[in-house]
Amino acid sequence: MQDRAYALFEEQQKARGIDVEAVKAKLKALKVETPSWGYADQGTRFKTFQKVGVPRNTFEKMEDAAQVHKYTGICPAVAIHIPWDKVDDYSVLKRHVSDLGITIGAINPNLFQDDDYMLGSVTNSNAAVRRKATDHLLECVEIARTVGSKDISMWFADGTNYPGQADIRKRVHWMHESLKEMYGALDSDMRMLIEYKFFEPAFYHTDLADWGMAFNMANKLGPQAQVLVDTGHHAQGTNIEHIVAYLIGEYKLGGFHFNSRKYADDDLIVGSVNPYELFLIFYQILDAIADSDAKVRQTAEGIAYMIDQSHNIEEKIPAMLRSVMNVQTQYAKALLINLDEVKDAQERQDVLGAEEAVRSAHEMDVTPLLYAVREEMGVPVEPLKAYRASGYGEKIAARGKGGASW
Ligand code: RM4
Ligand code: MN
Ligand code: MN
Repeated sequence: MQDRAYALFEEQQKARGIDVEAVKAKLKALKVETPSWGYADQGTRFKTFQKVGVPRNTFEKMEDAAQVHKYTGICPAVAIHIPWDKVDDYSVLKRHVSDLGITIGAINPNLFQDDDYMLGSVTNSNAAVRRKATDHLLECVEIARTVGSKDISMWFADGTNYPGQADIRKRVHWMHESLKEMYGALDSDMRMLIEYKFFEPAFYHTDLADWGMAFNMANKLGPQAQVLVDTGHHAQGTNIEHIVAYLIGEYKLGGFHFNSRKYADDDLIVGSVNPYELFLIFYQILDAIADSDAKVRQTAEGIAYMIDQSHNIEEKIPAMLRSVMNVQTQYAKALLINLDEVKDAQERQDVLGAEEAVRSAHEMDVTPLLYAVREEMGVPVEPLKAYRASGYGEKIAARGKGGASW
């Protein structure tokens, strides 16, 4: 049955001018980083529900993350947050993850939970607090070096709640000073990925509120600084794929934090609310990978795909598997866009023809393709089902309740 479905799929794609073998190779090369905090207990401002079996420390978070890689084959790296994932000896952590067959991905400095940061971290008017925040950034560069990580992913909660509360221009200047110092500490193959968010926890103004501010900061710092797009950090109706195309065109898109939003930074499972948006993001990236400008191609190929989600009510490992599969599915669909057909329609100024060439790929059933790819990769064709049947969920129940939060 599966073979027949695949044969039909192959025939159908051939007729559409798609090279299925090339599509399969690209699907096998896709890497999606999962976040250590996505395996921990998390909540909203109102409640954190404690779940049975949640990892009690960073080492156990890594064990759970290794399961996601085991069943999907595309999640070999795990992002960590410091100090949520602070350990005494990072080389011990490195050894632990390598024994599990995975690696440490992006390092995320946490500059929002210390009491000192209430009125800002690198933007605080108190120089001693700014110093402390900058030292934390430098410490994260050092951790990256120890664990062999190349990306430092930065999100700042910095902002104000009231008009007049602080000097907005001075704060940007202080942030730049601090990031400049950190930039100077990077190895030549390291990147600084700068995230933005339009509100929360500050509600009046956020120091890096949108892609333009993050872009400007990255430009001022240099080529090793790029922008990170968190899909949850935009106002309603924002055209994220436009931002993606623009930033790639400027060689400044470094990575993604995938999640879904409905109203705000909801951190729901990626692809659960608006899978078409994710598909259109991948369309822009794949279009850039086919660009004649080598720097555009390199930028698009260098994008780090990471998940940044908060699993409050759902089971953690299955939620992560679902998320990774949703990303894989939309990527697979985007790979079925016949880019030449789109370009031809653009040249003819055929508006509906161009839109049809993009949309028709999304309407394809990629299940036979994904089954074939997973089979060739030696992972279960249905990762979630296989995970559930493995008994790992029951095994970790022995950890009990009250695991790590974040
Ligand atoms: C922020 C942002 C950061 C994440 C924190 C926990 O909203 O998305 O990337 O590290 O949440
Ligand atoms: Mn994020
Ligand atoms: Mn967020």
